[in-house]
Amino acid sequence: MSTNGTGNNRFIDLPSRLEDALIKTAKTLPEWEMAGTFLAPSAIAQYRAELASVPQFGETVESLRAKLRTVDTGYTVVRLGNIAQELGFGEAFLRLATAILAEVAIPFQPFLRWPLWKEIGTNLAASPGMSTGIGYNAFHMDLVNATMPPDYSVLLCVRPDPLGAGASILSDARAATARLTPSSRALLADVVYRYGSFFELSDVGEEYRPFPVLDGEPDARGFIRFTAKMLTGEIDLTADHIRAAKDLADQLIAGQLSFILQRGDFLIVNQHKWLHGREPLASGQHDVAPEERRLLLQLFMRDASAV
Ligand SMILES: O=C(O)CCC(=O)C(=O)O
Ligand SMILES: [Fe+2]
Repeated sequence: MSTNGTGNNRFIDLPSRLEDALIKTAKTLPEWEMAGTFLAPSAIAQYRAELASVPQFGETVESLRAKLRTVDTGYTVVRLGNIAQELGFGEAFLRLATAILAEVAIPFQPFLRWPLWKEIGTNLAASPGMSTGIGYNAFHMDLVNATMPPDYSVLLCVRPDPLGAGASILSDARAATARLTPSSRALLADVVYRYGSFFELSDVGEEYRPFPVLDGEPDARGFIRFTAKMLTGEIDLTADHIRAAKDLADQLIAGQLSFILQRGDFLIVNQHKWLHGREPLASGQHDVAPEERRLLLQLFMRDASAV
């Protein structure tokens, strides 16, 4: 295993022998079964057994787990571009990606109306700041208004923006919070914030409305329950609560990292620690054929210890 040499070790490139073995194994992986909205324990066991014999796979998974579980790291990008080059993004590739992820936590499907891997395409008619829009997708956690948001959010890049923009942005929400004044932190602990709708969801607890941004829970369990999207449009908050939330939004930007996901990269974010978003896509999307525009697949995971 090696890193991409950009000064951090959050990008996981697989050795080519491991890639070759995974390509072979992917072609034999069976279809996965679900148990309710979770990947079935039998499917997890079956995938684990198939991957157990792949040389070097165990070390890669160990390193992946270590990067994601500790609260000071908490995100990673696994680079499966060479594997996608061989397999495309059909069933074999998705089974392999699901099998790798199942070693970290349990893939599940909180949105009852979407499949386990949910498409995030590029929709020129969507509101620019929303997930399928072409604008700036501000710092947020997914399912922010649920009492039990997914522990991990995964974004697999099928096609980057062919015009070269749409970088992913990430920020360490606990570090950002630590830079706030005590008075801003106190305001963010008030149960007054609201965002979004809540319907056709499963296994993410109840609707949380209003919610506190800071829940006072230990880092591994609690969330920085924040979305900068709640600061646009009509806001039903006191000026002080708005200011505290804007201070946090500013600190998230001050500490942000960004990189463009390449074809076959998947980004795994531990939502207890990191918030994510996306820079705007390049202008000129109207001139790009719809089937060539940026396309991601999203998947959510629950820590096995929480089930
Ligand atoms: O487009 C992206 O890179 C991020 C999308 C996202 O965060 C979301 O849909 O929740
Ligand atoms: Fe998101």
